Amino acid sequence: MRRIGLALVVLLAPLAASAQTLVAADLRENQSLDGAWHWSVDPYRDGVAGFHGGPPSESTARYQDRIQADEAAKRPTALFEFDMQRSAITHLPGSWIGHAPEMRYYQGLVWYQRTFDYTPTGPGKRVYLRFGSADYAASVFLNGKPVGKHVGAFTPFAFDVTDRLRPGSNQITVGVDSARTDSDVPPPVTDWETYGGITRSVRLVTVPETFVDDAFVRLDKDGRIAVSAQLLGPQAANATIRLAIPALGSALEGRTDGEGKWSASLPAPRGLKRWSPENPTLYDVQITAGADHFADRVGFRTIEVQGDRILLNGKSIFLRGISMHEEELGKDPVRAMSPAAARALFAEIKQGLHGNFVRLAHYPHDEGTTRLADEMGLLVWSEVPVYWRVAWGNPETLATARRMIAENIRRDRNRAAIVLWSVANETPVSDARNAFLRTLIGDVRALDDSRLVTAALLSARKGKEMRIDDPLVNDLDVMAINTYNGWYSDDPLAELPSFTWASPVTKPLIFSEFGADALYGYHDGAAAPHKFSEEYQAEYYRRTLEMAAKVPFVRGLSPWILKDFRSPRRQHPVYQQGWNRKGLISETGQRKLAFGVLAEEYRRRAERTG
Ligand code: GCB
Repeated sequence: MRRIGLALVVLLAPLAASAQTLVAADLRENQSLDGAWHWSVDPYRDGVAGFHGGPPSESTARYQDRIQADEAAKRPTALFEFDMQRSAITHLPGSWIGHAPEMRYYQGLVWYQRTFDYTPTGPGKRVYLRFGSADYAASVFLNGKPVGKHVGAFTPFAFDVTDRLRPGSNQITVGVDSARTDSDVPPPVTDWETYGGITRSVRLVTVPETFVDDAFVRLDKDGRIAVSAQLLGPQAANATIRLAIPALGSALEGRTDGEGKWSASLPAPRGLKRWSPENPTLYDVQITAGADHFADRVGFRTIEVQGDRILLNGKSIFLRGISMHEEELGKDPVRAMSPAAARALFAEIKQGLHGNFVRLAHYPHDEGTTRLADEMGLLVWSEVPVYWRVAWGNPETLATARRMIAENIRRDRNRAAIVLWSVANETPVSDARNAFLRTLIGDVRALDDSRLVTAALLSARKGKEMRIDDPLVNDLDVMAINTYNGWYSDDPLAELPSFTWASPVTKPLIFSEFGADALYGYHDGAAAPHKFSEEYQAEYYRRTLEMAAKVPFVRGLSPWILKDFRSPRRQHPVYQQGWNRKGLISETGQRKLAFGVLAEEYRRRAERTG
């Protein structure tokens, strides 16, 4: 029997706690565990298997209780083949693509480990280990013991580790496996890079024994400020709980029910300044219960649909948007989106393009990014990676998607910027798919009735007649269509404006994608420029925008896409080289000609609507 130094054997170990929501955890007292971590590749998944590759045995399981450093000090004969403490070091958060050149196309299991000092904060506190995200499945161990697992790359998870921490040095080990199967969400093939690793911040978050785990504060449909909160802990039931918005002089007191829940509302004070892209006013909101003081910054606005219009604070609005992947500028992105990197990209949308809207494709982005949208005044479309061909008939796949939606909505439903929850992208119609997506739509409405529900759909075509014949339109508030005539079809660009659109229902439509690849710097002076040239992309934008302007129920646009992004399926040796080139800016931020075309269109639209 071989001895290995990782805290191993996930399968045999009972898991400590299920993940908590910990809303606004980024604003709570915390100790950052970002920075230097050891890492080791484990291509045969030895760390979770028995010696001969089979399931882990009883005797293997016993090794999980040991702590590598202690063990080695006690017994000089101890053998550790995965000697994490002498493994290479990297900086987290970030994908392993950036750890070493040989990791460029690695998909599988990687182990991470670091030690940290912990000073107990006294009795009556609980400490959570919280990950902003890990792509795709993570198994977490503290001081050699399993504390929990999480599946799904883009939402946060937290485990109560109060009883596992010890004063002084502690060791944390995480196995992250990026390999996905057909029953995962998303499935293995997408049109973006899989950034395996711990791609968002890791923190120890301290809360009182009884604390506000979840709080949703918003302006409801009747113009009242509504709050729903969930306390967790021994004193959660029948507890006194208070909401205060000091700048508005608003306060409310009540009691939680037997399950620690509280819902209440109060009239919005006259002085309330509504949040909008032009005036993104945010208020400090406090919820106090026992020893806990929960704080968040919240904007108040309404969003609704009337006929085929979208109303923000009761006024019709056109969404001048663009789509965006979570990938920072630069030749070698590792996904980790710093606030500065997000700010630079948002500034291109707001100031550069005169936009007011961003589609954060195709999965939940960092919570810092949606906070920034609140602060900078950008309306947001937020989505889950139910993308292309999902295993519609598989109940486990549905359970994964439902959990992702719930985690995303709980994390972000205090963000006024978010106006649309999207449940899917480009999913071919079938009975199983319709049933799957209807379940998700029901979940969204149950978790948040203050926003609009959408999904990016495919259209049908007869000649130049475009039809929206997806039965899901009946279930959505806002229809959305991805359309690529003139790029994935041979239609001459000059003909695009004569395409017509028909809708089976009276609802607003967003063109959630349209776009064309262009390599920055490739110019084609021909009268009919070639695909991949900046001129072709610019002309494609001119003609598609002309078409969109003729469709009266089009109430928003989020063309594809702000920045060139990595995609392993895009291998044209000259123009793409592993990048999807539909960006209006290159991967390093240079603006292509089409950028100016869209900016001019949005400038004119903004001027018209004031
Ligand atoms: C789409 C997908 C998007 C792709 C894009 C493209 O329809 O939704 O993920 O990247 O087209 O470039 O083909």
